[in-house]
Amino acid sequence: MAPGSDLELVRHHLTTARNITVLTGAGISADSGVPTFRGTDGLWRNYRAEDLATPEAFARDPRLVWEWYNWRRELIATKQPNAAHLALTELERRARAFWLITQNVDGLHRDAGSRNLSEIHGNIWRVRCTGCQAVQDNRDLPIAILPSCPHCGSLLRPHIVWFGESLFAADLEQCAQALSQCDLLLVIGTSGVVYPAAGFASVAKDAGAFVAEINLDPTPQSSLVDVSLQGRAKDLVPLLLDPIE
Ligand code: BV8
Ligand code: ZN
Repeated sequence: MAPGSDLELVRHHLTTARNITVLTGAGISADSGVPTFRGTDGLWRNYRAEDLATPEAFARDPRLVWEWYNWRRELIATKQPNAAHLALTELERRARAFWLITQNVDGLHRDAGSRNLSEIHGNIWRVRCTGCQAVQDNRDLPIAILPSCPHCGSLLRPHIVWFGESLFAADLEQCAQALSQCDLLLVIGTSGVVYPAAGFASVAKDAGAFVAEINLDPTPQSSLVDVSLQGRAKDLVPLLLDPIE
């Protein structure tokens, strides 16, 4: 089908859907200048997330891991939500029922005003104590390398889900509900390789939802979804909301 009709088809589902769920990945923040994980600019200052975003790496060399996160915090602090983030906030306002699941830890959906939101891999602006487990916001730039807990003095870690760590139970609950109840799932800017998020499109599909993907390139989910729109999120997501002239 010509791209135009694919876009019309997704817009049609957007207007008729009773319950909309959206899943986003690093691609939606790429248009804000936040490097992705696996794209051409994907390597974070020649470190791979899989090597540093793990509990083993933090146990082995907490200083290196904190330096990497501090570098990302300082980079992300200079970035703003883009038109795709803002369009999803508008969609949340318009929809009868709406939930946004993001894999991104950059906090840009929250900055854009999204409220019905699960940050399933955590948030780079929050830290968690390795001792008393207290979680708190921390926007220090730079953050003290090897920051310690104000309550118990133990080492603080990023409040982020690392590879090999389970997602927070409350988030998994929320995702299961949002995926089983939606009649439309939009999958935006994710390479679909990191689980469990990579399995979410098929969960929604099995529950009877219409699933549309927005990505620069085809992904492992492309064969599974109903429509695959190829292009930049900042261009395509706002188009989904425009009233038809
Ligand atoms: C779990 C926080 C149960 C870090 C992240 C072996 C041992 C242990 C575990 C596993 C294993 N094998 C598999 C696993 C499970 C593992 C996993 O899936 N690994 C992968 C690598 C195979 N998953 C886990 O460990 C998860 N936990 O399963 O718990 C368990 C427990 C113990 C043992 C086993 C299982 C936890 C996963 C969470 C990891 N944390 N982030 C940090 O960020 O600091 S994941 C990290 O990757 C980011 O959150 C990121 O969002 C996420 C996914 O990447 P994407 O968002 O998709 O980004 P990517 O760069 O890949 O793609 C960007 C896409 O956008 C591309 O498609 C591109 O084309 C597109 N794009 C680019 N520009 C644009 C665009 N699209 C539109 N517009 C544009 N402008
Ligand atoms: Zn503590």
